[in-house]
Amino acid sequence: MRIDILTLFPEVFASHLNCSIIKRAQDEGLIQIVMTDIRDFAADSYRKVDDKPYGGGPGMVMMPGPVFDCFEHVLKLSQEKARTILLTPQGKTFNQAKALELSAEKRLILIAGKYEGFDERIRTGLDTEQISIGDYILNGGELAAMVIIDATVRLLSGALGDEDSARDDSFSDGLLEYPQYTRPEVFRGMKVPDILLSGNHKKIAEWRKQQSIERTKKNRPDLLDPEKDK
Ligand code: 6GU
Repeated sequence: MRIDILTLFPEVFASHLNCSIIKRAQDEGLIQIVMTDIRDFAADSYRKVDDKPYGGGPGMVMMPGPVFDCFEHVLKLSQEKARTILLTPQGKTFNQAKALELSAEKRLILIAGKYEGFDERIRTGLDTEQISIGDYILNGGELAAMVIIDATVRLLSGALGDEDSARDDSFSDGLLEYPQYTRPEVFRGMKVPDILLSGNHKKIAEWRKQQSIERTKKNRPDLLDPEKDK
């Protein structure tokens, strides 16, 4: 998978993309991440990419010119057809199902903006899908882009060491993950449940499923609501 990121702050991606699973996925050629600085496509010598909103009001708005020019440049960097995502709090909320969907793509283009918003023509004039990562406002789309990359790349087969570990994650079956334990068997008086030491794999699987259901009911009853995706 090729991932192009259009951003005003390429440097904020470095530390995350250069560690752990994402790093290994790049080193092994499973993914290729290419950063392009929107500011390089500013029309003036001040490298201006934002301006005051028409009609007045607070804050600055990202100008369409640099984003369109940057996008058109990036499109030509590869022959591969791309799915383009505009990161915005006004988009559809990202979730595990969307991560799974994106993990099947050959190429993603992520557009991360700063400032108070995008000129509306960026939304309407480019063929993009708008995605948000939750109901709160971030200062820019960079963290959201990283969240999407992280959640998507770990689903690519070969990205995780153990193929089962993505399948067992919270949300992969619409439930939260069951409680996990490792050594020691007793820690500060707190004991590992006997069932996990029993060696009875069928009973263990049933216990885990039950725990997942109970935990989901308690912490995230919304996930069990049959109307939730409507
Ligand atoms: Cl994608 N961008 C910004 N600026 N804030 C957000 C977001 C995106 N998703 C949630 N909050």
